[in-house]
Amino acid sequence: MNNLTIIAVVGASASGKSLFAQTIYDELVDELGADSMTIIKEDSYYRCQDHLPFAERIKTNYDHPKAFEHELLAQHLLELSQGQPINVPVYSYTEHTRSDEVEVINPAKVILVEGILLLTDKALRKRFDINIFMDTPLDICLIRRIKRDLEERGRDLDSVTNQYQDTVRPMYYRYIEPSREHADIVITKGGRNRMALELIKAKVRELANS
Ligand code: UZR
Ligand code: MG
Repeated sequence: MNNLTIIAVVGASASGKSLFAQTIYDELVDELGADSMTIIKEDSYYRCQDHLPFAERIKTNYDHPKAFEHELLAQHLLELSQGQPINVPVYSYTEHTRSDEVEVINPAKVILVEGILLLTDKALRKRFDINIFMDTPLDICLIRRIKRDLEERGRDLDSVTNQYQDTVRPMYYRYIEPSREHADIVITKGGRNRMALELIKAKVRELANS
């Protein structure tokens, strides 16, 4: 499959990237078919830290580009564009390393890739056809992040607020916000922005049917 389109969805942690990509998928899947679209998360490419004891793993700066195995993601996107299935690693936020499982992802006409630092990597940028930046105010992101990390990622309030001040916020200003210059489209108001969803859905529909 060489006529596949890769769309990157980027923005601060808890800016609505996953919600935006998932909503597009959910609202189009019956019409276009499950084999026409797929979602890949940059989070799945956090580096394997099996070699480190747990006490060391929690010291990693997860908001720095080096925390990700971007070279593997770039390789996987290339393989998908060559029509090959890929084995996506499965990351555990509680163990802070990869699990033993992998998820097989098949090539599809439209690939949505979502994550915080995708646009900081030159090799990755070459693989993307459309770059979308979720420009959600950081205070809104922080509220969402506290809720999510407590409910879904097994954290307590202290660990979330400490991480926020130590890495999430400074790395946003150092790496994520500057990468906005590579965006083709900037989306305000978060992952529920209906006008933005309808416009991107129309584009995905056109690409999937081409
Ligand atoms: P999203 N993260 C962790 O907290 N622990 C891990 O083991 C791996 C990642 C967090 C990471 C980043 N940062 O802000 C966030 N910290 O996951 C990115 N601190 O994921 O885009 O889904 O919010
Ligand atoms: Mg997410």
